[in-house]
Amino acid sequence: MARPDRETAGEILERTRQETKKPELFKVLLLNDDYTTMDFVVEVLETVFHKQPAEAHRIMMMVHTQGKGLCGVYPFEVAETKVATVLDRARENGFPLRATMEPE
Ligand code: TYC
Repeated sequence: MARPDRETAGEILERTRQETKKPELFKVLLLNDDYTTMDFVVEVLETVFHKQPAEAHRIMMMVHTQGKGLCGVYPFEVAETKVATVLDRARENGFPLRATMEPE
């Protein structure tokens, strides 16, 4: 049996060290503005971020009063898709709602 990390004639026969990286996580944040309706933001939080109504309302009020609020934490590609979906929905409905992502 080859021992872990043993090298023979320059070849590594076996590795036991964990080499798969954990996916990097990103926060998705909603940003406040003066024009998007509260109802629309709550709907986005329920449909895009799968929040229950009370939690969606709480996050919306956090954004409204503090300027931004955390919607969820996701792997990079999921976070990117959530941001793009929010921006698409906002544009379709004529609202300037913005979302951003940042490393956790
Ligand atoms: N400030 C908006 C208003 O008074 C409501 C709002 C909340 C807008 C959250 C954007 O991400 C937002 N109608």
